[in-house]
Amino acid sequence: MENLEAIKENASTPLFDRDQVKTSIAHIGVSNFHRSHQANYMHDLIEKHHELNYGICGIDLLDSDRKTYNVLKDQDGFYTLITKDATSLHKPKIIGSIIEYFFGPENPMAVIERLANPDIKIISLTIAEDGYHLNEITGEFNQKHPAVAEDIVNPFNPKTVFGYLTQAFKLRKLRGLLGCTILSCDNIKNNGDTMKQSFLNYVEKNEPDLLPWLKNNTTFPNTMVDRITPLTHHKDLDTLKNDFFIEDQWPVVCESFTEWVIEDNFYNEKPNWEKVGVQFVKNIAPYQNMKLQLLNAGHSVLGILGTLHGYKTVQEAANDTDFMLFLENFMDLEVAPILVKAKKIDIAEYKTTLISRFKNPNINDSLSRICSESSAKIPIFILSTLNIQLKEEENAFNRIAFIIAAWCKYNDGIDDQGNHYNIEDSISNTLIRMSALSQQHPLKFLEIKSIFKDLSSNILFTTKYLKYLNYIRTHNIKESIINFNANLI
Ligand code: CS2
Repeated sequence: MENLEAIKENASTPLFDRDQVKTSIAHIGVSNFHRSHQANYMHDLIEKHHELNYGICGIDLLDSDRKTYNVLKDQDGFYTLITKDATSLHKPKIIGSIIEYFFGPENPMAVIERLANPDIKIISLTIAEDGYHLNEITGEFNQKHPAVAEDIVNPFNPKTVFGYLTQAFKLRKLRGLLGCTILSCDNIKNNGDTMKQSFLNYVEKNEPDLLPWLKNNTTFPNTMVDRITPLTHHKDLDTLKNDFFIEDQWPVVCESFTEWVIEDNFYNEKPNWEKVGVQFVKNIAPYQNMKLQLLNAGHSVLGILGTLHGYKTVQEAANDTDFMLFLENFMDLEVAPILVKAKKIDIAEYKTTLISRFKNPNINDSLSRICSESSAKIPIFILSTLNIQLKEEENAFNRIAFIIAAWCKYNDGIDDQGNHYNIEDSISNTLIRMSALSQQHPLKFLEIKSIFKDLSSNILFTTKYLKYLNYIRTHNIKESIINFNANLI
């Protein structure tokens, strides 16, 4: 990425001088999603509206992020964003909003110092569902998680975001500095409140003297973030090189749809994000629930059912009319009726757009990405709907029971074409074992308490679940879906 001049013809390159941009956002978790979403909003804000105060300092904390670290270091933080619609590939865009980059495993003290620097007004996060170390059903922070336990013993060489933030805020307090806004951008219900609860819980146990200061000097707005961002394929590197003469070691691919809604609860001044399409709202719940329970849940449904059939991408499953009928009925009959309505939201329109997004033939979003860490996702995306159904005695959860039964079978790791696939999940051993045991004792899978709590003793649910599990185990998934759709099961 050394020579932006040379690629000007084939890509849109930043129209601003990066030396003029100050860094006031530290972002932890420089994932593909961060790079297609927040970093792109910041790029537009700097470029189109000359807000030069809001450059990003990217920070990664995990050893597994070494690749991103090396690429961004080599490319001075620049990377290519490739936007793919159903019918067109946009001109590649070189994003220039990541001004600095720090890598925790290499120099944890440098990260702590950067986070403690008063220039940093916002610390934003994409640390994925499992990075919050929560039991999603009880909602409690898991102090016993091995990474958390390690940070408690070894506070100056932290591994988790909680360990890093604690040290950084201790320095801010000690130096008489101001606090800042902590902005979670993950697909977690009440992501800001959840982050707050986890972090304060961690601090209360491990640095109780910091707690009162922290409560007065931080805010945690809730957010809804949305842009489908698949994993980058080697093919994307080749296309860039062959068709656009751009050599980028790790570009980011995404759809053109993008949405960001943020609760207006900032500790200090905030960027004028509304200029680039961000919505600030008082109550995030209707936006967040709609997105998590329709889009993310829809992804998981296609992911689990599609993988069982042998499909590899979201678009393959979404273009199968039997799978899509099942999904649409799930959305219309089981999710939409229990979503809280809000004036500015049109659920039907959201759903229609969503279906065309899922069908985008160019995006190549792999089902393995969708299904990874399902043990953290399913409680947020799908069991949340079931819990409301059960609480409100609506009992429209036939499809949810079917999906959970299919997820049990999914953990056998073999599709209907006889091909094996990996279960990529931090609790894959438990999932695989309980799924195997459920061959003999069908309720076994539901006994994973960290996911299902006491669902295995809910007769209303288990009656349906057992019926579908038995059917799915003795028929292939396509036939099961067809017969389900036809009311034959
Ligand atoms: C996906 C999300 O991880 C998943 O299961 O549903 O990454 C999804 O693509 C994004 O939330 C879209 O905004």
